[in-house]
Amino acid sequence: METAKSDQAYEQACRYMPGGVNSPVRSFKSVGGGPRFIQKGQGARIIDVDGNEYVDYVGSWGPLVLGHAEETVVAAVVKAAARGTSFGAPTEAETKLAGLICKSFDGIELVRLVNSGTEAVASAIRLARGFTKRSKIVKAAGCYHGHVDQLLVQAGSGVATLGLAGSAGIPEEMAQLTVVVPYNDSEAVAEAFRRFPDQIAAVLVEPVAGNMGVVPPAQGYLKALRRLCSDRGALLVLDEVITGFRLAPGGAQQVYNVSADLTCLGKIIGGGLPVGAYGGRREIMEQLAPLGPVYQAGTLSGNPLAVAAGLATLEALATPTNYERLERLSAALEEGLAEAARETGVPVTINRVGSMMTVFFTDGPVRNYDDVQRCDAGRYAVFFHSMLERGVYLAPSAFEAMFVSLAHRDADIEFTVDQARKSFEVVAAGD
Ligand code: KE4
Repeated sequence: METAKSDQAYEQACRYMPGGVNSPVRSFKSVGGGPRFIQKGQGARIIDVDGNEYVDYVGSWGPLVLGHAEETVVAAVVKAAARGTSFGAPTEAETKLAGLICKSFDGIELVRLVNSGTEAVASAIRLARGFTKRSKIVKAAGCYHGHVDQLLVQAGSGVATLGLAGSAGIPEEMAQLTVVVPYNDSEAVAEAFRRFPDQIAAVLVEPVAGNMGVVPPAQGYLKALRRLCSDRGALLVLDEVITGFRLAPGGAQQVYNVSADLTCLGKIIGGGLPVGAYGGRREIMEQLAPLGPVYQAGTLSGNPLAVAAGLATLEALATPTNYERLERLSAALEEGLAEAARETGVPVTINRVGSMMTVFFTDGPVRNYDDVQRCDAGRYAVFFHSMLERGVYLAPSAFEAMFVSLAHRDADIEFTVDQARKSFEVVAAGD
């Protein structure tokens, strides 16, 4: 596969940007080689600067549930841009998007729009501390909630991808405000409440982990966290930046029938443009300025272009048949990949929830971050490059998800499974 133009673009990018990228997980550091520079996307496909075409399962890390350059989204952004890109004043479109979010999540009576998932989580934590007047936050190892200072401890996504324990630049005093527990272990959370009585402001988890690879919640896990938080006066904060509107209109909370005190959203609600959001019941959200003492602000929060892309995405996604279609395509992909691995004798565990899944190179279950770290990231790297060479674009990290979109067709799934069978053979031959 020709990559001369990407290679040249990467060299140029490295002259001006650390690692040549604006987000670490985009670098191919953990899988080797240099990133492909993308010139365009259309539907389920992206095309790089050398003209190579790929079936895309990154989907900009989750936002593009409709696929690339979906015509109603593009038209909405163009129309909004023609009326002005930003006013720093309220617009009715923001009210429409906020209303759609509130109608979709039972636990959200009021919502604040921000510019990223990181900003949503950082703001939700501040609000939880302001509301409870407590300081500690419980997080799960392997979960990633954006580059929020005190949450970059045993985090997933790029932190795990690069093999970092956390991040430099975070004062010890701040890290001590975070209590890290294993994912899927509610007893460890109960123990945290025993160790720190009346000090825990919030328990924060991804309701379906997507940043250590996909790890579903164990039976009863989320309801146990709900009970613990209610009993101990802490807030349950569910980070649905990936799962919100992906798994269902009401996200993982609808799927698992649990209600958060605060919900963080992002990705899909911006349709590929910068939007994050956090919301909850009125008594909590009314602690936010300008009504209350918890401050949070943003020049471009609720930006007309991003809101237009988000609204067009959510409106196009809203029909129930879309979720049925995502489920059918994703189940076919999971079964095809599993069959291909079995045929080639390569032990894999595939974790899937809806249209997000991960192929782990291991022969055991993957239930938490310890299990993930026992998986063979080297084999993933071989698989990744073989799939890339064959025109299938996966996350350049063993600690991420594959995302299926409504733009994927049955033929794309069949093509992907065929390339996977050959790539599993490459993995097996490499041993
Ligand atoms: P952003 O600030 O990147 O918009 O959102 C942070 C975030 C918060 N919560 C969850 C559950 C997330 O998955 C994310 C961001 N996800 C990563 C990849 N899984 C974004 C990719 C990147 O860092 O470039």
